[in-house]
Amino acid sequence: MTVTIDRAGDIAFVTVDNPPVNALSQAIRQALWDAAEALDRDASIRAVILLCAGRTFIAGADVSEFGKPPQPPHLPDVVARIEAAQKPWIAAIHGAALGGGFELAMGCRFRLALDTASVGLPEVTLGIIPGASGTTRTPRLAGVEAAVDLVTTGKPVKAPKALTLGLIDAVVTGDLREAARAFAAQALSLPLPPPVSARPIATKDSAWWDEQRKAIAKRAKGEVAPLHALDCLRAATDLPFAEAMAKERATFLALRASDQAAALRHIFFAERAAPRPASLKDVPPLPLTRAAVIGGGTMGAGIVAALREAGLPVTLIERDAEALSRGLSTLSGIFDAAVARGKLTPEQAQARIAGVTGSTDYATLADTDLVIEAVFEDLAVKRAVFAELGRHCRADALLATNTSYLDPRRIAEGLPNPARFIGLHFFSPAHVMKLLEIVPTPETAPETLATGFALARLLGKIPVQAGICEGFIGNRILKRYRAEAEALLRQGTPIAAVDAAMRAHGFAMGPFEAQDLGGLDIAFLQREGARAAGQHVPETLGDLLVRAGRKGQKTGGGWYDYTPGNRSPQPSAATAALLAPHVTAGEALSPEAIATRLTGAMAAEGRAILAEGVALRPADIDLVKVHGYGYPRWRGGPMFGSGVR
Ligand code: T1G
Repeated sequence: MTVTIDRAGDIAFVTVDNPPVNALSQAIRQALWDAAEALDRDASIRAVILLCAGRTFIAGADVSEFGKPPQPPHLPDVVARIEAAQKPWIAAIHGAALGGGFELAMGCRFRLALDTASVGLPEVTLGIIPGASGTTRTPRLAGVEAAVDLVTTGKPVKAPKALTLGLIDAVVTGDLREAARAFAAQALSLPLPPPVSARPIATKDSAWWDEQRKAIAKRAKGEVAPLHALDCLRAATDLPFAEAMAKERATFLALRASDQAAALRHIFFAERAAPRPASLKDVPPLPLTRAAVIGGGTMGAGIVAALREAGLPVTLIERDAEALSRGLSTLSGIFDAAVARGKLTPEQAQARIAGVTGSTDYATLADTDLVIEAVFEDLAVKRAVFAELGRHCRADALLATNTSYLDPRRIAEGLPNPARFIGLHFFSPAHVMKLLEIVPTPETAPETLATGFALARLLGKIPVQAGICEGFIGNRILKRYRAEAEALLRQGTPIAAVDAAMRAHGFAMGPFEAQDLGGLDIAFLQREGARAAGQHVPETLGDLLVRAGRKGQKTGGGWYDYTPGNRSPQPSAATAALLAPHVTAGEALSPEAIATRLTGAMAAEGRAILAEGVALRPADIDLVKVHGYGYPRWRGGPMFGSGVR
């Protein structure tokens, strides 16, 4: 970790070097303060350029310091010191200037950035707000409306847009150091602009702020930081700079110590640890240059889209020409939807499709590195696929099953070189959902496992290793969650009360409306399959509904009734009649008690999963629930929420 000063004529270069992302640790803050003092005393210097070594400009305060008392010099003071420097400082940005990094840049008199760089204030994603003038300087650079968007969403903007907004003064290409030196020379030949804190800021009327508050509250779904950020932005327009800074600091310190911030930091670090497990540090993954997917249904097409997004050429195999045509059409639909949303240009969508080869002949897989099976959830069908793959693929080709519920060991029986076999459980839609459960069998080689994690990194997924049990980690906890929700029904809690309680807890929807959306028959078929295989699977209330033809929205009714063309759930007299014999009147539970009961059941199943070694650590279970099942991120997941670390 260093902050070095070098000089070229009357320009000084202050370079921060604190791998991996130049986070603003206490030592860096102190060194920057000292550099400002030293360069103010150096009469030969007329301007100072702030640069960073490594892959990025300063990515923010050091999040690992957040659990400890803040140490001076505090960042807002360092930013103010640089702003008050006798010589103008110029921030030269590459990579990403985020959080405190961009706040430091706003303390500089000028900011310039490489065209590939981005700037942002992501603090609300950590349950806090900018704590070093993000809510007071940003509106003075970009205006109040842009500042509200940047600060309350936490979304970064690329350099060209930052220039348009006024967040930076120039976009440069090529050698950043040289471009910054030339910019400084030119800036020194002109009158300097005022320090950012002295620049004017517009005010907005109360109606505008009320409108913003309503929109942000709807989007935040229980997270409080965005609303506090809005309050501080409003204070910045109504109060003198120093008073607004005091409000921002007090709010930042209070949120920094909050449960939501602790939970979001927990997920932040868990997400970054997941793709690189220490146990695989010295295990080289196999090369992945060509992939294939077997099955072009919803899952298979989604997986093809994810592989194409990562730039891999893909062969899509289907059982016959008609199924293949349907699969390719599903895939085109995915890319067309991305174009319609502005995520892809038509040319990019064309290139995605051009990288897909459709075939019904397994012999075309002779030189494929990775094959992912995503056919019907039936053991015989899957085993027939792997028999073909065993015959046609290279012995070292990685063969993966996307099964959700079947035992991967059963699927791989008889497969030549089972060391190259693994479970890769994607979540639908596979090109959107980040979670990937990686399920090795006892015969899976370490290199195969390492390749599974390398694939997750390539696809930008959050990988979690799971042991073999019914439903692995996520679906096993889902089954327990649903069973506990049905137990509440049996004890007299209304269906709508359970769903409302879980929505209030931060879920996008409750367990019953979610089943109606996905279809009750999916889990019903799993239970029937297990029963047919001789397992004792008690009847559930969901079974009653499916046997009565109530499979959810797709049949016009499940737990709720639905009128044609209207997806909003209506209490159902038919369901009440079906369940009546199984319901005993009980005490009405509060929404908090319902949520505690259901999240407690998830945590209990998580503890059993840990005890059995199906999950390697509590944080992995939290990642599964947050990224696969809509568990509110700002609660940290069922294990964090229950105190299991
Ligand atoms: N503090 C400490 N460590 C950090 C860090 C941070 N801010 N950001 C990343 N790391 C670590 C991360 O844990 C991982 O460690 C390694 O760097 C690479 O990260 C006052 C108070 C910058 C876009 O929220 O968005 O400033 O696992 O895998 O994919 O108002 O990291 O290697 O040991 O993510 O190339 C605001 C968070 C802080 C930025 C790079 N800043 N970081 O992505 O690498 S609050 C943020 C990111 C703040 C001020 C407030 C990304 C990245 P390890 P990575 P990447």
